[in-house]
Amino acid sequence: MERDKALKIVAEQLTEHRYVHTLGVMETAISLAELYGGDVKRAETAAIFHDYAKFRPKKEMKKIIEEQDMPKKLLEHNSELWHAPVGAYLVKKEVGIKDKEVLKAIKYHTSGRPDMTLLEKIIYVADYIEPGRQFPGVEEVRELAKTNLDQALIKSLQNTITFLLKKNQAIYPDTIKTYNYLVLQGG
Ligand code: DGI
Ligand code: FE
Ligand code: FE
Ligand code: FE
Repeated sequence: MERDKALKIVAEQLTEHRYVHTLGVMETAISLAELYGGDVKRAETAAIFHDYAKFRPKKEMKKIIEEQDMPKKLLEHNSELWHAPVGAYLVKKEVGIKDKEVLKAIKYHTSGRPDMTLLEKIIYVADYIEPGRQFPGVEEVRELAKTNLDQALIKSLQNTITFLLKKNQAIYPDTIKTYNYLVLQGG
């Protein structure tokens, strides 16, 4: 899909702040795709739509998770995790995006998963380091992303897990599995 058309579609789903974040993820994902030999067009499309479902009512997301082929254990965890798989589902249904690679990058952008594709890693990392982000430790991940995408991914997962632990939040198993997979693989 043409960039301007995609941006117009997603703008209707997002707040101004989240739209600016989306533009940052798009630019960052394109740069990472160029740097690591990824598919630049797919990176652009996945980035534009990655937070498509971010502002859907919880009730609507819950119903979709219950009715579609999605892990039911998501419902036990923080609802912040829901917009990723629900987003992939809605982007296919409502926008007509059929590219499986793009849909998976949207689906796994919050938790990650073991053995992520290059495009999935690009979207995960771009979401974490886009210029609008100000998490503690984000600058270190930005530096790592210039030379080693896996190291950037490990560090952003580590930071996310540490942040959740400090807030006494549960960690979704896939987040831990992704982290373990990358570290055991030799990072
Ligand atoms: O949608 P964004 O804010 O751009 O970023 P995101 O989709 O990567 O993450 C959304 C939120 O999900 C973020 O506040 C951290 C949270 N999160 C990520 N992994 C986990 C998690 N929350 C819990 N409880 N468990 C996780 O494993
Ligand atoms: Fe998100
Ligand atoms: Fe993220
Ligand atoms: Fe995001």
